[in-house]
Amino acid sequence: MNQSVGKKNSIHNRDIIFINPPYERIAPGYEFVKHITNQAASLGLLHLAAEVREQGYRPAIIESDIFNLTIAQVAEKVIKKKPAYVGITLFTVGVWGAAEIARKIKQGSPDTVIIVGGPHISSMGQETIQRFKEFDYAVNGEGEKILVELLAALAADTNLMLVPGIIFRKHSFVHVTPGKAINRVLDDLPMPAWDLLPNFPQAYKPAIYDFPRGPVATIAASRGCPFHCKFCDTSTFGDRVRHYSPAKVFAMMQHLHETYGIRHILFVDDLFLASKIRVTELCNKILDSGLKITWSCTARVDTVKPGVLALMKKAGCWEISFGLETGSNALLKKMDKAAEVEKSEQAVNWTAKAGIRTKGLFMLGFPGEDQETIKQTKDFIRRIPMTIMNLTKFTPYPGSPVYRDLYGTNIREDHWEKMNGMNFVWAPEGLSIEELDRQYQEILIAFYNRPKIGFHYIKLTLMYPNHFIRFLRFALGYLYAKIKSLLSGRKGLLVKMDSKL
Ligand code: B12
Ligand code: SF4
Repeated sequence: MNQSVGKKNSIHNRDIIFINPPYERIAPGYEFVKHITNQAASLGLLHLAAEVREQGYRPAIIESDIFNLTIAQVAEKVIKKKPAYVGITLFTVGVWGAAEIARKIKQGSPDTVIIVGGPHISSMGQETIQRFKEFDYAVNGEGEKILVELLAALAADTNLMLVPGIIFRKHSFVHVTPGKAINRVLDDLPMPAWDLLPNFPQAYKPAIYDFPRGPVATIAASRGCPFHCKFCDTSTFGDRVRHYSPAKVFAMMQHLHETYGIRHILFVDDLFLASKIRVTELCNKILDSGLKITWSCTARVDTVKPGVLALMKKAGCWEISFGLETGSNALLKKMDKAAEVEKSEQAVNWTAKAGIRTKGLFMLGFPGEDQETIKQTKDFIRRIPMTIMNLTKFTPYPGSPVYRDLYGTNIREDHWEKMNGMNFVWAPEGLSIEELDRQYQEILIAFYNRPKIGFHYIKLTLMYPNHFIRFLRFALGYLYAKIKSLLSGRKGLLVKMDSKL
């Protein structure tokens, strides 16, 4: 990369286009699932756009998947504008698509500097820059401060080795500059630039039945997690938890409600309940103000207690997502989850008693999974008062401790393009991918195919009819796929499995 390109461009041109690239979100054959999945905007890009705008740049955001934009269409939009910079957010699953976009942009707008960041870069930055020559610079970890420093260094043509936390190629060598520049005080960050999102908030829907009434927006009230669950990639924000003050979180909620009519907030931070003092203060603020808003959050089972749950319910909490993972204590131990099935059960019971819905996040196929652990999971999910279940296919994401354990075994071809939680890219000893796929369906059927769950969803649909159209589209799509699969002689699976994996 010639650093003078960045300089030449940036003298007059302060346009920067941020891209959330398209990626394989849903396994082939299951496209109908899109009607009910989460279509949230990238909060990371909203934060970055707000930050660079404060420095005098002109940011824009392209949300590819939400607007069904293909790689060619995204590139075309960028080439038309010829911005000085493009910033692409990378999840592992999106890397190949992003590289193709970058390649096309380089052909149509050679002076545009392409910068990448996001969870995949935080864990695999060096390898990615080595592998994909289309990316000029990568930002490692939390992006706001580093991106601003990088843009300033490019404009002034100063020594890039002095910018912390970046990765770039020079004379065919990949350079990694030391350090990361984290925002110690989150309150200092500008509010995410929701105003830059096309058709916000209508176009950005979370998963069906994951909220009572829209429109919905997301907030991350904290960053970082001190736990080290083996399947989880925490490389972006690290293990030091930093919080926004309750006053700032409340200000964001109020802004979203008053400016965009937001009626439900999804808190996406890993440990929303890490500080009960802050959550209590936030709940009291909501109650004192009379703000009419509902919200959901994610929590570890060891952070909830009946007292705080009752207050949260009063302040509008509608659903808590717990990473329950499995019904097997032995497997929880192998995951380094620092949790126990009995404690999980107690937390879910307390949550139900407080009148808050529980969403259980589970995974199938972690190393050590066998027929016995699968049976324990099936028993567990039918026993607890959970109303929505999210089952992902275990995926060793780069950045997670288990990726390092497994790399060098049978995931030598690491299938980045398949790492969306919807494909098994690895199977534990004694279980085949076909068997895991069969069990995946069986577990979901074991949970959802019960009268009490059916009634719950009928009630929910009657209370909040906005979900009905989405459900109908999904159901018709499923029916069509099922008939097609039965006609071609398959039982159980809707599509033929890819035998290459
Ligand atoms: C909310 C969320 C979602 C939402 C919204 C996704 C989105 N596009 O943002 C939904 C439900 C759609 C989703 C889906 C998936 N998710 Co998700 N998701 C999260 C979660 C919980 C919070 C993300 C967030 O908003 N963080 C707050 C913002 C501020 O941070 P950020 O987006 O990371 O951005 C910062 C930095 O990364 C960096 N940065 C990001 N992009 C860029 C770009 C440039 C140019 C620069 C300079 C910097 C930069 O700067 C930003 C500001 O500091 C994270 C866990 C976590 N703690 O982050 C997982 C997480 C990101 N998801 C993950 C995964 C695996 C997925 C899925 C692939 C499958 C799944 N299991 O659901 C899909 C595919 C997602 C996709 N490609 O869009 C993994 C990623 C691992 C990896 N290496 O890929 C994470 C880290 C969970 C984990 N701990 O393992 N997800
Ligand atoms: S799964 Fe949750 S608790 Fe475990 S490391 Fe990831 S964010 Fe932290």
